Amino acid sequence: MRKYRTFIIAVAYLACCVFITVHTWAEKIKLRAGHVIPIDKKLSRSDIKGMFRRGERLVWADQDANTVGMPVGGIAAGQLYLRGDGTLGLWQIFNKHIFSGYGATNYRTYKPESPVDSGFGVVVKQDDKITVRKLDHNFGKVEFAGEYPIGLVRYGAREFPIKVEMEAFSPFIPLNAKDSALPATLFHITLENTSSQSIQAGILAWLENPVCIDSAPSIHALRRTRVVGEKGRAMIVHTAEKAPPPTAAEQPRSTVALADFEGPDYGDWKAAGEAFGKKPAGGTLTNQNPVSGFLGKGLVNTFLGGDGPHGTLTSPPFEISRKFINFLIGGGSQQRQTCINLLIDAKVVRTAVGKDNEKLEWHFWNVEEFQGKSARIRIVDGASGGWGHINIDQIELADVPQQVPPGELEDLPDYGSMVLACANAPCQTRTVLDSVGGWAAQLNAEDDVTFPVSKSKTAALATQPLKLAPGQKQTYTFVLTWHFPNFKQGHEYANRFNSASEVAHYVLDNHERLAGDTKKWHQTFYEDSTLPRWLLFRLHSTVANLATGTCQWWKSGRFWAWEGVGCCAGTCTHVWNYAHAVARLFPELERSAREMQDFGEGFHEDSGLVGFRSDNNYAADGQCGTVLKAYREHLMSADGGFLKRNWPRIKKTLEFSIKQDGNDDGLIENSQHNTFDINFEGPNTFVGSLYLAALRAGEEMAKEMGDEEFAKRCRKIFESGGKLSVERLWDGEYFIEAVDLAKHPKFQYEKGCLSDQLFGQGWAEQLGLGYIYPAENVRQALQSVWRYNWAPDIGPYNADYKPERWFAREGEPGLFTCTWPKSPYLADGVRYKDEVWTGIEYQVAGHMVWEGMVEEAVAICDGVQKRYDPAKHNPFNEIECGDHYARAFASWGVYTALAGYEYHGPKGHLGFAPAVTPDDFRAAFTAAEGWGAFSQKRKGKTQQEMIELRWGRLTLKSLAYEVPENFKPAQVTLTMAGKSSKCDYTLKDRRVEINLKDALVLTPGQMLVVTIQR
Ligand SMILES: [Ca+2]
Ligand SMILES: [Ca+2]
Ligand SMILES: [Ca+2]
Repeated sequence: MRKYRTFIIAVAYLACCVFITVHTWAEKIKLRAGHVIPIDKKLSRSDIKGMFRRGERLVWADQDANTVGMPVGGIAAGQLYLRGDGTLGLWQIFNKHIFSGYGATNYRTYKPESPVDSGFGVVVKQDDKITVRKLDHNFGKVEFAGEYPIGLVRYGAREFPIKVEMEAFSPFIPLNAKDSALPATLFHITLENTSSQSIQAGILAWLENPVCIDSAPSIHALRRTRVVGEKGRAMIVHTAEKAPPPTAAEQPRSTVALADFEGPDYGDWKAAGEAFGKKPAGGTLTNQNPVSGFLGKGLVNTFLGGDGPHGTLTSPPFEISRKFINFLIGGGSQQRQTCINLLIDAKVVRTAVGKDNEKLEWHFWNVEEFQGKSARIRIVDGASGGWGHINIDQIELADVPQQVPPGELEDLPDYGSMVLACANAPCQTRTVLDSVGGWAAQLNAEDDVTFPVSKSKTAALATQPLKLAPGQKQTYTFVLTWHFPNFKQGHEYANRFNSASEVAHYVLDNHERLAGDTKKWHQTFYEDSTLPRWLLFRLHSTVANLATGTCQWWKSGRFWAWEGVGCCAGTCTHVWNYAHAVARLFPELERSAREMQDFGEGFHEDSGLVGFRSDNNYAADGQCGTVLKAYREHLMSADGGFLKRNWPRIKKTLEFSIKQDGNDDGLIENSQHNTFDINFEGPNTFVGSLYLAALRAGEEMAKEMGDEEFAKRCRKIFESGGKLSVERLWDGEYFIEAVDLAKHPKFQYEKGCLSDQLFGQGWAEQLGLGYIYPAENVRQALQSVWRYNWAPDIGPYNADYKPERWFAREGEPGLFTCTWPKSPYLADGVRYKDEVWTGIEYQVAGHMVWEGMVEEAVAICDGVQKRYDPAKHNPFNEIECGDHYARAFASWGVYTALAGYEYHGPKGHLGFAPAVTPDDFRAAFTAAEGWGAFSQKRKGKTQQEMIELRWGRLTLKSLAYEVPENFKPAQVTLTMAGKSSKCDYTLKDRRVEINLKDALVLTPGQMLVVTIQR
């Protein structure tokens, strides 16, 4: 519960005063000349008013929605995008996670690709003529209005008699992780006849068979596509199976060698750039690990002069005269950077990369479809970092593939099944396709076809055209499902389903409940809330990261994550320090990460070290954060089981940090590795505040466990640390780092203003642990972060100080990681200092809300929203090192702060103190076993609190609310199910606390009303 907080809401004149204060204050401070970030942010009254307006659902039309890629698959079931025009994109559901880059190039404007042919179209039958209009950007006017988890696209065209609305989503039900982790996407397509005549209309749906999508060029197998009717449903079922062995008649022709690289030079191959030199390598090059597996004495090896150089080596044109091209390959694994490509008409039709291994191994391309064509081979080295080279030898044309066997078909990562099902029975699809003609006639509607994996085929389903009277609507339900179980650690979903067909039937059998609960959540979170709609969009958009390659839910039940898609493994403790969304929405997933990783595989029993990537390495911030997360997971539990099971290890984890402190004075002063990928070398409040908050959490948990002695020890160290931090680190405006730069010249922030300097204090607010530093220092430090580090336009500052990576561009607002407003800029200072990370922005914004800096907090969120405008950047993909970066889950900390949410599941305690519009506030909340809507109304002498449960159950034993100043309650009444009773309460610092005599258990539809009267 925030204390002494002033309610500065969207009242323009008040806001004006705030910024005038800023202005006068600024005049007193002498700023460093190069600090070009304005103290006065020049936010106008109408800017602020606009940010706080409730507003409507956001809608982007046509090109403005070009970058949209909204994840619409289940949690940890891969990554499938709904694009701005309602078509599907990306399709990373085949157990391959593609890293978009470290950060130099991934903040770019692009439309997500779509490697799999699929779609929907409206079938219209008029005067016996059948036409199809595809649901894509060519329809006419197309609007994207999706709000995670529900995608929504509307289609209309003046000359077309049908208006279409399509919802696309995977079931998403907070606290029900399993039903939210289905490898499935539901589509509700509603047709509306907008003409003045009756029209016969239906839907055509199609889907390519993508099974073995990555392996196809290098395996001998068949794809099988069936169109079946099961349980009254029409289904396209895609699978793959073994190909029969070649028959005797197919005698292989002799092999043709294209290149063996045994000559004194490259012959008629053309080398460009530096990486290839003038002749083939004779084996291992200087400073290279031993190269093996090549034939003869020569090979292509681009480690010439190390990984640095780039270049290409291109063959003369040759005719593809056999079914396969075989070659030996080793070296780097970077797509498009360390690769060998097959070019036909200058287009790359096949590509292969190494496996970050110096040993060359056989690889082949199936090129049967290109036989007789002229082609070239180009070997590419466009990489400079680690494994920035490629090794190639012995390229040959053959009728028999040479290769290290990829394994049995059934074991390949992209082997499995995929289904597109319609809730309705099948109709005469072939008739529809033939009547439409053109592209539609090429689609496949046969009952059962098999074909080589090297070929692609798209199957279709049509619904029976139905008569729609003018103004009449008709909704069709489809579900797309997939089942690709061959992931190294397995998929949780594969414990429950054996095929995509089973998933499809489960989703349709439970359609009403799965879709109903998902919509109920959407309704509760977006529609029924009083918070600004755009802000709700922003804060919930990051939750989509759960349904991307970033997150995995293993067969063992363990939740595991990259930092961003495909990079930086191990549910990194210090990145996940920022993430609140998963813990509040699906606490069982975070509990599994604590129990199976932090206090499981990554825990060192002897020392209490929590390896920060489940390894042997120490991160000071991650270690402290683990204790805080453990406490949060306890608070989000229904009972004390989690704490009881894990307490011995939680305690040891904290004791490890206390050991780093060394003398129990509450300051950690040794070398502190942390999320900036460097070490801080002196006491600081970034790690320090996390340490103090962890001590407070430790104290609370120790008390609950009856370990009074440890509770006292934590308290003592905590109190000392808070006091010493102010004495040693307070510079009058904010907290600095006490470091000897002569001894540690690199990567420190010293007198700088670090945005994360109160990270632990923000955590303490989230967990109801109170102040760890004096409230006035906290507030002033947060003000300084706003004044010195938030730029309405990052351009001028970044023009002088180029960031290592760009996550914001000139003209866009953002909060810098660290600045030096009053002391010389440290060019060698903390790493990433000139960058803008959304995770830090949300962390800071959430904390600001708790401290009453609501406008500043909302302005920071508005900055993120402006950067991730879908005309420029996918609003569902906040990047850092890789796509869908986990730190962005911090947005949920802003959400809980806005509601002033406090919760202790095992104690049955729930409280609220809305930070905006406290006179009329409503928002969704989650608890350990249920969720619903909270609302508060103030009128005259009455303040009314309503808790309406909408899903699950909610056990309540105590409640807490905030009342206005000078509001002295005379009576508190509790009403449930028509029965009212007076109850006892306490009032302290505007906080009303109510203890219930008997625990209440709310079930869906039940409402608890608390009336506080003065
Ligand atoms: Ca050779
Ligand atoms: Ca290179
Ligand atoms: Ca110490």
